[in-house]
Amino acid sequence: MSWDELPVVVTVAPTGAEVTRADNPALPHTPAEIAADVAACASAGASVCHLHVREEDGSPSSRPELFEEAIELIRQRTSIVTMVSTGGAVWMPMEERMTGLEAKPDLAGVETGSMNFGEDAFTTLPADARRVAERAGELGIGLEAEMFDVGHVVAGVRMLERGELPRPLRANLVFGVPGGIDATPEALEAMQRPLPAGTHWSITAVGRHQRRLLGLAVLRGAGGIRVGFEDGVYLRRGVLASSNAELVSDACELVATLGRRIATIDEARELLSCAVR
Ligand code: KMH
Ligand code: ZN
Repeated sequence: MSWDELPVVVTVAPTGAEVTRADNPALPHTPAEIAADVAACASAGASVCHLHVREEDGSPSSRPELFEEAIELIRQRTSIVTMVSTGGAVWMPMEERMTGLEAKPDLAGVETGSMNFGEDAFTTLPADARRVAERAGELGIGLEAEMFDVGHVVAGVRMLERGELPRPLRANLVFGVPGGIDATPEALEAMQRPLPAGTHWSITAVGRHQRRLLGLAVLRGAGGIRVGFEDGVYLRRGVLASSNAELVSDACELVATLGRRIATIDEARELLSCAVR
C-alpha cells in the first residue's frame, strides 16, 4: 500500500497523569467516565485508546482494579484497541507502572529510555523496558514503544534487533515534552531516520506546535496520530476543547483535509497486528 492509501490510526489519550480538571473540567477520572469518553471518541474516529487511570479525586493511580474496570467497561461499549501506559507518572516505581498489563489490554506502551520530564526525572532503565516486554509477552499483549528523543528510537531499534521487542515495531514518536526532543520538522526527520522499514509509526506532540507537527507527519506518511487531554487540552490557541471526542473529530478533519483517510477499528487492528474482537 502506498503511503497516501495507508489509513491513519487515530489514538486518543483521554486522561494521562499530569493534566487536571483545573486545566480542563471535562477530564475523565473514574473508569466509567473514561469508558464513556473513549466510546464517544471511537464514534468520532479514534481506533486506539491509550489509558492511564485516576482515583475518584483525580490523583494518578496504578490500582489494577481501575485498569480492569476501565477496560471491561470500554469493551462493553466498543471494539476500540485498548492500550495501557507503563509510563504511569514520574513518581511511580516500575512495579506500579506495570499494573495495567494485568488487565490484559490489546497493547501496552513501553518506554525505551530515560529523560527529564519538565522539572522531574522520568526513568526507564534498559532492564525496566525488558521487564515490561517480558511480562507483556507472557500475557500476549502487543507493545508500542514510546520514544521521546532520538536515543530512545535507537535503543528501541536495538531491542527489536535483539528480539526484546516484538516485530513489526510499533513506535510512537513524542515531540515537545520539556526534556525530550522539540516539535520541529527537523526533529521529525531525526526521529524517523533510525526506524526500520515496516515500522508502524505514529506521532504525539504537545505544546503550541502540536497541530502543525501532526499535519506534517500525516503528509510524511505517519501510520497514526495521537490526541487527547494527556497531550493538550486546547482545540485552538485559547479555546479549551469541550471533550476528548472534540479533539478526535478535529484530528480526523485535519487528516481528511490533508488527503488521507481515517482507519476503522478493524483496519487499526490489522495494521497494529492485534486480534479482532
Ligand atoms: N506521564 C508521563 C510521565 C506514557 O504513558 O507512556 C509518562 C507518560 C508516557 O504518560
Ligand atoms: Zn501516557
